[in-house]
Amino acid sequence: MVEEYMPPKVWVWDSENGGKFANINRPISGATHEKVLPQGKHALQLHSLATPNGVKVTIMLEELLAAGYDAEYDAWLVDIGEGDQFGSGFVELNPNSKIPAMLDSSNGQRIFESGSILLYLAEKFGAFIPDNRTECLNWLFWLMGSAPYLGGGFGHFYKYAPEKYQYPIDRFTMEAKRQLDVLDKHLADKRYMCGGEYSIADMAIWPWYGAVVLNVVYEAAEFLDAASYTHLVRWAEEIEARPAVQRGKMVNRSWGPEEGQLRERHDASDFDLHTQDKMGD
Ligand SMILES: N[C@@H](CCC(=O)N[C@@H](CS)C(=O)NCC(=O)O)C(=O)O
Repeated sequence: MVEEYMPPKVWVWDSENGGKFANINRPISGATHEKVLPQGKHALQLHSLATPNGVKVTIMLEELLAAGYDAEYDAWLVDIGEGDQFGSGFVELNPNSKIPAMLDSSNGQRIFESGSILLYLAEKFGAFIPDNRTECLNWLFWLMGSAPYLGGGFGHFYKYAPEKYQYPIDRFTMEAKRQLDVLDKHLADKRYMCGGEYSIADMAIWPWYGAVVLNVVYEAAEFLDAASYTHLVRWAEEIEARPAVQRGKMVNRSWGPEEGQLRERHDASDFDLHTQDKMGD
């Protein structure tokens, strides 16, 4: 029996009690230190990390390049475990201190929130947004509203919380499975989220729900009976096989096999020349 918790009249921050992310989670916003962001040679300057939210954007950039658009970009690594997101330059780019954030130095526009970055790029290049734009935005916004239940809710309590508590795991598993079922039913008669055309909706949803059913995040595929969502698994595998997706997953990645880590990307040749296994010490 867990001892009952009675909330105090006014909540007081206990910095020791934040679980796995205690060192980066704070109840206040803003910069903790001065740090100017680096600036590369391309118009698009991405500051990110290869988490599901970060990978959405690097997949889009690599897809744009693969499709022949002039979307060359510099991708700088933001080490959120070290608090880089609280540097003054990063906070100027994103006052919410979360990756991904981007600067389009061709017009000085800052862009934060992964969904906003996907839409900005789709509009800038006129690509990966189908004729039925509203249906595409339905699913893009669906993802932005739903993924926090999967990641911050289910993933946090199933994988990261310091102890396994049944109540939040049951609650968020119910919601995660409901969301998987929404996607599975939708994909039963469609190749991609918006029909026959691959779009920013697929690029947004895949790094979360594709990764869960392919057992890449949370090691929860069996627990969630992911194999039973057959249409979703078929869609996830098809997207996984795209070369641009394979490249997008490597950018700003700082963990896992060294040949899969391209911590910074400034040129297409970096995938051959500058993965971590080739960087030496
Ligand atoms: N809604 C935001 C979420 C971004 C987000 O949660 N980023 C995480 C990594 S996946 C982060 O930067 N966390 C650092 C922190 O919380 O301090 C988006 O989609 O861009």
